[in-house]
Amino acid sequence: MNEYYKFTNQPLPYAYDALEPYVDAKTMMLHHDRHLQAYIDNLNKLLEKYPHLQRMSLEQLVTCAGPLPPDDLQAVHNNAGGVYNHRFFFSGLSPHGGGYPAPPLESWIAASFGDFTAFQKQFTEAALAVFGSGYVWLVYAANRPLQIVSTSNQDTPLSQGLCPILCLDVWEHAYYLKHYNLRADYVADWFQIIDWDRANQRFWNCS
Ligand code: MN3
Repeated sequence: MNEYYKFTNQPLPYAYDALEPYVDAKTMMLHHDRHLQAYIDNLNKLLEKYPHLQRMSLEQLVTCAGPLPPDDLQAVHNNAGGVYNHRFFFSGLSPHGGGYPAPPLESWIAASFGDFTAFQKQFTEAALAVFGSGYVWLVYAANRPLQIVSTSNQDTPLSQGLCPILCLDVWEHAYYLKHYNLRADYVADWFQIIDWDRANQRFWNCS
């Protein structure tokens, strides 16, 4: 993944229609080629005038503390977050996904939430409770059970010192064309395409 300025939009690791019928091709195309592209273009444009930020990685930009004028600092967080969150979301999906996690994530989920069904229920409730635009995450923090957290707009769990494992985009653009206002149906469909192998890799990298 290109992690430094000048950022480019990497192709999806699967065809636009590969996640049908759970995510439709038109939504995937607009989401990746328009929404994510806009965050990349805006971030590059913003960084043009700040050479010192051009040497920072995407993860560093997401948590960057400045010094910058407050409006530009917020714009860096919004756009770097938009790139980071979308890349994390898209790369966490697979046409061969769904089902259940393998160990060690399986046992960590069971230990943290009771069992997989309880985890799924709690994650879905968190997704339905996001007011406005945002994301729901499964995250790891050292020496703690796994947690489900929500972030608003393009905030990331990185700024809270949390290490993300799973990410669900619940902005309306992620599902409205297919699911209309039925976010619960979208969340149920998302569970069918979670790449649990990738989630396990991410968990290894966190711990
Ligand atoms: Mn989105």
